[in-house]
Amino acid sequence: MSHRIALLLVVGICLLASPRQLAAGESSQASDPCACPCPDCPDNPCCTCREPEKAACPPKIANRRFLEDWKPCLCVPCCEKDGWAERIKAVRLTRRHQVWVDFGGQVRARYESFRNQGFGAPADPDDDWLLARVRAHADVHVGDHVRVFLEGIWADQFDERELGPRPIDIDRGDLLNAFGELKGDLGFGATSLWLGRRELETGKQRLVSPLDWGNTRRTFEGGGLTWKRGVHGLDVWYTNPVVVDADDFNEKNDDVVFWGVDYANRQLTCITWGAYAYGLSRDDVDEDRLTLGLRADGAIGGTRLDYDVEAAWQTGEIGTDDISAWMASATVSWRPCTACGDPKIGLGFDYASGDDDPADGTQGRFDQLFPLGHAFLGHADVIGRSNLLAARVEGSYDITKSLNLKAWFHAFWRADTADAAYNAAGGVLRAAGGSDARAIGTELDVMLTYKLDARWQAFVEWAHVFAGRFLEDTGASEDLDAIYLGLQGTF
Ligand SMILES: [Ca+2]
Ligand SMILES: [Ca+2]
Ligand SMILES: [Ca+2]
Repeated sequence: MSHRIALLLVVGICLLASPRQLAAGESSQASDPCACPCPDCPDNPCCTCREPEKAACPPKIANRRFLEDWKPCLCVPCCEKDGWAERIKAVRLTRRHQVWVDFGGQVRARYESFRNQGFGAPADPDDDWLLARVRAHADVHVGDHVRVFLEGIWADQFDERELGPRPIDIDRGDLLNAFGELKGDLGFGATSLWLGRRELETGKQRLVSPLDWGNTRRTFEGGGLTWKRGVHGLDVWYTNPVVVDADDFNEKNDDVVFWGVDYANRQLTCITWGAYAYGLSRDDVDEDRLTLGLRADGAIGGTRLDYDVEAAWQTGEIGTDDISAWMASATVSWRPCTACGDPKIGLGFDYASGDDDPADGTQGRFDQLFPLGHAFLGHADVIGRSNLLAARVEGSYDITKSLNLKAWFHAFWRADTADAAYNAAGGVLRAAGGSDARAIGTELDVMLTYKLDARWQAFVEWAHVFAGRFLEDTGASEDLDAIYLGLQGTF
């Protein structure tokens, strides 16, 4: 039950601690802490540097909320903050800003309706359900060097899924992030050490992602180090993945170790590139897998073209087999006119090796690790990054300032006909044998997103998968449809 108590604490603090209450001990603000001009400005050491700091407030909302830097907002008088959602940020707990806290959260609901989930297999009925979740966090800073970040989640499913909830659907109260951090600049760059439960994310989330599409998200437990100096950034971690338990406290899986060293070079113009080594060990299948990769993205100078490329090679051992597998991915997109609806047309390509012979002592199938598969391989979430050759055309257009239309057309083939087709969760979609066909299918996704304001957005999407020859040869092969309706508010 200790997790429930911890979660209640997080949520309770978020709900109860208004800026007014937290500042109540400060007599000059007791009457109205938000009176304009800010009454404590003469004593406020930040006043002299207010303008530049104001420019950095508020920061952009991040996928991993602990990356947001709200410190510049300490210097913005609360009377200038836009409503309660900004007043729960950078809340001073002591007069001289030694101790301060941010609160934040997210509410999200998504209706999902599937037809022919298993391509029409009798055991896989048409079905629909509603996913809902609430996240709440508190980010406590003590001086510039100590920090504690706590984030809780409640995620549930209604009008249940007839085949039972997926592992990413339900988590009725748990901690997504709960870590302590020591940070400082020892003369060679901003360095931080963290210990606890923390979400991981690298690059474009092809291999390491908090999986925001999943209702429960994904997190890890362990420790790590981050370092930043100029354009250089380094992220190092040694963790165990946390396994979602719908009704009990999530525990880390001690049989799986995931470590990483990820370097990113963020130039201001044209190019961001990175290099990484990730290690994955699984006791249950006697596996030690090392993934070495390179990635780059940016704009092609003098053109209206953007690019994004990544390639990775895997080596190691699984059981008695040696591992030798690889992936490559590339996207080029063209933005002809930013002033006229910012249309964008892109071409994408993905390759992930398969195993050409189960008995040759070498495992050639690429393991997609902990990805955000939803972003690259179709929004019906049928396909994963193993034994795959995929191509796509994508387009985006801002119909109005608030309304965006996106569409994707994907084609999926097996990279190797001796290996299975794999699903978004990394499991077998359809086993090998019975067909030499490569074509798994094609998919059309069309999505409309509407921004209600800076915090709220809604979307509606239809995804249709046309079953290909490999599915026709090996079993059920009706076309699959998915419809999503989503609403999300982030604070
Ligand atoms: Ca249902
Ligand atoms: Ca749980
Ligand atoms: Ca093999």
